[in-house]
Amino acid sequence: MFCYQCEQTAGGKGCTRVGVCGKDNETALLQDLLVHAAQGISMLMHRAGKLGVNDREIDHFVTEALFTTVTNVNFDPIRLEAILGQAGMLLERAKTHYTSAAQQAGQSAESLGGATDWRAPANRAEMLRQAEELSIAKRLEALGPDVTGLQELIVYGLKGTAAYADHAFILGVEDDSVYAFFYEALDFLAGPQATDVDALVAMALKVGEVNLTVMGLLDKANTDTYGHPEPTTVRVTPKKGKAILVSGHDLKDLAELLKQTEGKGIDVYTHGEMLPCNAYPQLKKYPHLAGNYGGAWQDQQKEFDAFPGAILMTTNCLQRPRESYKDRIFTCGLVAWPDVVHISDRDFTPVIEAALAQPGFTEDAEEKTITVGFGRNAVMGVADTVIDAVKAGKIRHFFLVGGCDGAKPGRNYYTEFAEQVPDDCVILTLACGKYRFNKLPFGDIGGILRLLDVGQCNDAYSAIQIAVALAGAFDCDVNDLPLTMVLSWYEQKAVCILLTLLHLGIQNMRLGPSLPAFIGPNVLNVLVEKFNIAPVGTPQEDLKVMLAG
Ligand code: FSO
Ligand code: SF4
Repeated sequence: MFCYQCEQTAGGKGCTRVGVCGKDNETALLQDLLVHAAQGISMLMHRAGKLGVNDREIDHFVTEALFTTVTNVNFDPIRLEAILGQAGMLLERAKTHYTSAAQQAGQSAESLGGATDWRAPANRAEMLRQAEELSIAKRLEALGPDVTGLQELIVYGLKGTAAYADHAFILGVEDDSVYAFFYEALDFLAGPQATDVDALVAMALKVGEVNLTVMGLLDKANTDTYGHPEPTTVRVTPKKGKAILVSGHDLKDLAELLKQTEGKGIDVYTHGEMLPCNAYPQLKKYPHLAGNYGGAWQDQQKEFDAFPGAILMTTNCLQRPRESYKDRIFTCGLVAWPDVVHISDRDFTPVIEAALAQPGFTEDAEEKTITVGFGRNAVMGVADTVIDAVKAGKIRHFFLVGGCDGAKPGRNYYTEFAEQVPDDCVILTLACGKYRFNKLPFGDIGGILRLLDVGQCNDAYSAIQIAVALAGAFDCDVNDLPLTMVLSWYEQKAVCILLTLLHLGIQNMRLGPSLPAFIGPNVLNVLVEKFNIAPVGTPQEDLKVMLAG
């Protein structure tokens, strides 16, 4: 295996024997093969689509295939084998789509070769042998770090975008153009331009553009279904009683679980990126949505161990479950771990039964709360007050301190940074990186909280809308606002968001805790020259520069 798609990659270079995330060699290889199969399907569907062919099952399959290979989603080789079997079947169907559509149009179908020639092998040994041939390490040798890294940047961006597209589709919101783009981009990577740095950079920015569309679709899906998040005080300490903890990002899974646990005497707590769910009207209406428990994903082994109830993992970021809670953690959606019970149809009876069999919290902890729910609607609602405060010099600067959390000690930067932000500045935050500082007291500026939690990572869409509205109010470009973005990254959803920000031409971003291993040296130079992107330094020095600008 060779995998360098996330921030915790071994030695900052690449995982080669086993993933730091817990992904084993076979699982990594099967995931590589699945991306290859998705590419074959895409090459055919890109052409078939131009000839008017539509196939929703294939659209959803490719989207989910990409999401399945995101870090900390699917660790189960048996499930991956089954998905690869389905990929083989759908690749044949895509081939038929293309050849018959070409025939009908009086054209002869191109003989494409490459990934379109792939056939799903009948056994795992053969799958692994095929996957070895596709190793990124081999491509690095042949094409060098810049071209290979750019190709992978596109693939990782697509994986992140696919995750958001999948969430939106689950709530019934989708767009043909998004699936068509997945096919176009994966086809592009098989074509002659995929070794041209300029063409690769342009395609990467296009991934960012399409990701903005997809985050908009997801914003619509979430807010149409569950209402606009509203500022909400959330309890972050447990209450006496039986309990279920829900982690990941999927709002529908939580909504269904809340329905199924109504009147059962079970409190439901959010974990990690589910925290913002407490602010959606159609979710917070359930009195047994009791609050949030714990922090970001990388603390889960300790926190799940201590949680006296059942745990449901709806999406990434899953870590290797400890034996102490392996029989009371459940996965659903695309998440999977060998020997952990997977719920496939949103019938959460096994989760409820496991919660009832556990002791639950035996007493109320001292009540502590935080405030969340500052999505675009809530912030725009007080835009006049915010704008007046800026004009009156009461708010000097905004910082968007957001992104993923992770295990590296260097991530203390974000805590220290937030702590050192001067009192006349406001921090907007989103995604799981917020747990580095979201329980600290920040106070307010004339009634405007100094820490505004915009939501999950995909709510970067909301943050972008807020920035654009502020720029409109001040009649300037987003880059001219008193706003600096200080980002933390971990996995591929952060990659697609970063590409969106680059597509929008946002400059002067700080990125940490370390730069992606897949960004080659010359590509990094392009990013620095064109976007003035820089790695995080020390909070003191960075703040000095940001506030001077
Ligand atoms: Fe975090 Fe994990 Fe939400 Fe990611 S929980 S790291 S960017 O999955 O998606 O922020
Ligand atoms: Fe390594 Fe990250 Fe890949 Fe896991 S996802 S194998 S930690 S680079």
